[in-house]
Amino acid sequence: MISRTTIPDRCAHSALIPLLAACVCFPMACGEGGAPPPSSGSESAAPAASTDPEGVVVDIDLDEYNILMNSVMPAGRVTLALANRGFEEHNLLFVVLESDSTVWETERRLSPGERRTVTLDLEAGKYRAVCDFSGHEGRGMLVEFSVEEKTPTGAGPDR
Ligand SMILES: [Cu+2]
Repeated sequence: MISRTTIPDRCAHSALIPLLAACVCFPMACGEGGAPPPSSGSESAAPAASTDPEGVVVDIDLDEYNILMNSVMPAGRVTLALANRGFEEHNLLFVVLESDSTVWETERRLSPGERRTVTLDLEAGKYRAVCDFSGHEGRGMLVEFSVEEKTPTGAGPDR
């Protein structure tokens, strides 16, 4: 008897499906360098429409449960562009780390989706930004940042 040599079936590779499903979508909108003038929206009294050439705009986003902001901001006059991107109300306090004293806080909570612009003066030092509404601080709405003196302008290589 002649035994037939059996040719094994071509082993089909089980489908190699690359996992392309991970669409990495960064929530940060890159490319928007300058903030649009916050003239629209429901603002309370904003009488500071005078000369403010050195106003630095600092974006601070609030959601559940994070405070998204730069870890360094310049000393002096800054304009905080607050935005509640969450679905709960949030507030914000700046606390000096060393003295544990609150130097600024929102006058009222921000509603979901609300934007608000606040101008204030900050001295150099270490601070903590906190949302202390409804236990949010314990859930993560707590971030430390530092305020640093601005380097003098005139970054040109030559005079
Ligand atoms: Cu909060």
